[in-house]
Amino acid sequence: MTGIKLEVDGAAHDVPEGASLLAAVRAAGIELPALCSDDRLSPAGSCRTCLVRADGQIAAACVTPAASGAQVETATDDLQQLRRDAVELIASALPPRALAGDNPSELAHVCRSLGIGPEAAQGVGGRGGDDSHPYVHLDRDLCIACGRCVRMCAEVQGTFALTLVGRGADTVVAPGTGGSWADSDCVACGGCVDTCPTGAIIEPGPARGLTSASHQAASLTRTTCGYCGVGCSLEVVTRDGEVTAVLPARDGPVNQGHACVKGRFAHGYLTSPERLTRPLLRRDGHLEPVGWDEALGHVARGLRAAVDAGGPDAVAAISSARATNEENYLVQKFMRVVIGTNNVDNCSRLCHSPSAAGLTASFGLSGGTDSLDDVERADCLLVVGANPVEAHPVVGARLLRRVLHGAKLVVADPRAVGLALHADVHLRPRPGTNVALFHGLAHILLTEGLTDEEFLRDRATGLPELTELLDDYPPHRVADITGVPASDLIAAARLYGRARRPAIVYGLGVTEHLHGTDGVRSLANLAILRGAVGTDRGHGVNPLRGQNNVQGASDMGALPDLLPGYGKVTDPAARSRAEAVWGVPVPEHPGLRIPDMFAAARAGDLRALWVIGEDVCATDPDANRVAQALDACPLVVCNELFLSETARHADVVLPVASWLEKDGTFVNFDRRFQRVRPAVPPPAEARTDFDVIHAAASAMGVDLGCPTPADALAECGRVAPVFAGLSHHRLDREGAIPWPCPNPDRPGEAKLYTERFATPDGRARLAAAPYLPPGEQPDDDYPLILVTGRRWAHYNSGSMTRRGGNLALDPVDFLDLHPDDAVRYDVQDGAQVTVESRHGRARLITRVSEQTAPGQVFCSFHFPASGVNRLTSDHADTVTSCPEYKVTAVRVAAP
Ligand SMILES: Nc1nc2c(c(=O)[nH]1)N[C@H]1C(S)=C(S)[C@@H](COP(=O)(O)OP(=O)(O)OC[C@H]3O[C@@H](n4cnc5c(=O)[nH]c(N)nc54)[C@H](O)[C@@H]3O)O[C@H]1N2
Ligand SMILES: Nc1nc2c(c(=O)[nH]1)N[C@H]1C(S)=C(S)[C@@H](COP(=O)(O)OP(=O)(O)OC[C@H]3O[C@@H](n4cnc5c(=O)[nH]c(N)nc54)[C@H](O)[C@@H]3O)O[C@H]1N2
Ligand SMILES: [Mo]
Repeated sequence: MTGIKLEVDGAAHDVPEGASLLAAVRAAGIELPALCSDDRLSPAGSCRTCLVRADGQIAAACVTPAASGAQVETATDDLQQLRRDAVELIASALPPRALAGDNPSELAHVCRSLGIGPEAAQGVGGRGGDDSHPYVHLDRDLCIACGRCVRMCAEVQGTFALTLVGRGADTVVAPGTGGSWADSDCVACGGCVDTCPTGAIIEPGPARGLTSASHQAASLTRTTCGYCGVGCSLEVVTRDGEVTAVLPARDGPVNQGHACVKGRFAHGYLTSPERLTRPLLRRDGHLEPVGWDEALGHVARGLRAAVDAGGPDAVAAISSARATNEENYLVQKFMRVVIGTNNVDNCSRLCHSPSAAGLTASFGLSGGTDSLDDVERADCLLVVGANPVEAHPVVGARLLRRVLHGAKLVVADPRAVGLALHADVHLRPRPGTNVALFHGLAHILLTEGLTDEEFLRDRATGLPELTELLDDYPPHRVADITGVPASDLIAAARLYGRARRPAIVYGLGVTEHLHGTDGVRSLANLAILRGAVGTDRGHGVNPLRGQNNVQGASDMGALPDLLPGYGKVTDPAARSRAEAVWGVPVPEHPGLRIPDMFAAARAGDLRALWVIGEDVCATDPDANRVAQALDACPLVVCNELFLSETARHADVVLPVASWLEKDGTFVNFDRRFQRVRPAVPPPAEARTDFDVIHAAASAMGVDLGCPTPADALAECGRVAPVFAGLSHHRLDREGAIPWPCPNPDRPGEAKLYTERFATPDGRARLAAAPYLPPGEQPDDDYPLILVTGRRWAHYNSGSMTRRGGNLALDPVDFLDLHPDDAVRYDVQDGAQVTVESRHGRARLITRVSEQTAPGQVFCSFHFPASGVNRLTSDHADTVTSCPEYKVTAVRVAAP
């Protein structure tokens, strides 16, 4: 990078091209007040507090570009006086509390450093406030109209919820909708709270006034968010063993000083009175508190009895994508070493198992192909069946920012939500018709000569078969199948086909289907046809993986057919690597997948099931049948934070620690390992899943080795060469490291396949799978198609987000219904309805909106009591058994 050389107060300095004078002055170690400036934002130059002299002229440093050869003065008496006057003038309009003794705000700090005393604040106040929102309170008297909150909301979050209103000295921030904060478009990312320099916008309660710039004095733990797979770096502020605030880390590699309503605010669950604090054991039909020894003794005896009665395969475990890598490693080791079965799976089965299978088949490895940083450089984004604005908000915000700066955007989603509202082309396929849609796009790439012939010749296979198949997918036929107009198909294919560096990002709208793996593979075809994967001519195919550690749970081998690092259990070489480390034979036939576990339990073949951090009775499909399976299984053990629907069906419930209470690592959606560190201890007798698995093994007379999480990751690296270069020690030093990372002295690979694909012949494989219809179609009895998915304020089963302020932000599971259907089925907005499918019924509150197309309805599954997963069917991806959560035929009835 070419730098700029200039002088600050007589000393020479280099700054990067494009830097401001403020950045140059700060790089020289000089602090200037800069009340309207935040390095996450574009400069405003409105507060005039960062005044310097550049080549003889007084200038606001934040808006003045650093120029080569400039002579910058900051320290002369007149400049100091000017800055002091500017700050004093701002402070004078505020009431005295703005500068009171221990006020942690940036303004109070600046005033103290300039020798401006509290008496400078002489405003009378009386402008009132807004405390309608659970997490964001506004004190208008402290607003200096610097606009940082407005810019944060627009530039970083992309929500545009805030504006400045009033004139002159009365200018103040307000929600753009004009009403209360609670009724505004605010999605509570916390950005405004974090940037506000005066405390006008604060998080109420003990976090009052804390921001990522002002918290330094407090006790801090750096960790990785335990909600979704984005992997935001967070700084947890604690006092007296309790979490006071969770702040975005300014240098977080993925979040870059941003966060969302979950990571930032949804930690109230930690101290919920409903938190489990003692083991529970079922006696005479009731769960009763017992000591750990008794609970673990019962588990050990029950597991042994199950093995005695039905052999090792009569036992199964569902491991948790919420838990750490080290815990997942230990769970699968427990099953393989202590029990002797491959019956272990994780919620990737319900989520992105088609990604793992599809991407492996197309490219060779199971993760996304490129890093988010690369994806962000794309000039055309194809976002398919993903709603990152709600489900991965920090990624959604980064992608939106890219689009607002000019990247083209094609969204394929039946619903008009999130990024679709900003798309150049919004394709709205009928749910379950993706394969036809992708073939339609591929057909146009081929017929319009928008493919990369050299790449197809040298680095791919399968073109003749695909070309032949694509004859059947001309735009008009694809339009018939998908409902997407042919002109939109052509426009989308041209945007993707003509872009210089296109990227594909996708979600569950691709995977959670009867033909989810075919969907992933036919989507990957587009990148292969364009040569936009493994090259510098594009940024690949990237699943927005869901849970904080779903990538890691699978990486660690919590899967019935794969060992840590994706060695197949059927492959003698992979088994012998594991056997060399574990010292026991590894069973060679694949174990049961989650749905097969339930079927085996109902058939009486599964005699013990250990469910670790998945609320299968709420979140697995066809929930009535899941409950039957648990009731039929002689021993059900459940590690949980709360008495979940599943825990209620268990024989033993073990209280465990959550992400803010434990040590280890997570792998985020773009394959980065990051550290997780305990900020607070688990409550009362709760223990980490790591300790619980160890203790259960001990109760069965086995020492699992690897006594600490750091040891477990090190051991995993010996079983799985792709992780051999990783260690806690290295992660502590370097932060985020992507896998593959076979070597401790080399960085991991953020972008895959730059030289060859990881398939046996090193080539990417085009797939020629025909479109097949979804498992359910609407008919006279069930005329509507139900799509299920996520809302921004809650997380999956809602066990954590329903226990805190997020409940006020989104109090129920709503059913979105098009206005035409509301008329046709005679339901009012806000009415309670019963929704019925062939499998069960749920009760929801209707919300009439044009977000869904006529004939389609949408709801979330965040409130187990509403019973949404009693509706969903047991249809599942034909390759991976991932449930078809996105297509269920339903009808609405009166309550
Ligand atoms: N707030 C919040 N964030 C979350 C979660 C949460 O529960 N709440 N859960 C986390 C988890 S586990 C996951 S896996 C991720 C999921 O993140 P996403 O995959 O983004 O989530 P969904 O809302 O389930 O589905 C995405 C979109 O697929 C669309 N869709 C449905 N059917 C089709 C189809 O046939 N074709 C196409 N093209 N699109 C379709 C839906 O309309 C929906 O907008 O989110 C993670 N983040
Ligand atoms: N209808 C419908 N259903 C769906 C989906 C859909 O789109 N539509 N999506 C599916 C998808 S993608 C997923 S990933 C699943 C998610 O489904 P689940 O995995 O069941 O959902 P979560 O609420 O994330 O977490 C499960 C439980 O783990 C507990 N927990 C949290 N942290 C820990 C921990 O560290 N250790 C232990 N032992 N427990 C912990 C929580 O209290 C919670 O009860 O839902 C699926 N269900
Ligand atoms: Mo998921």
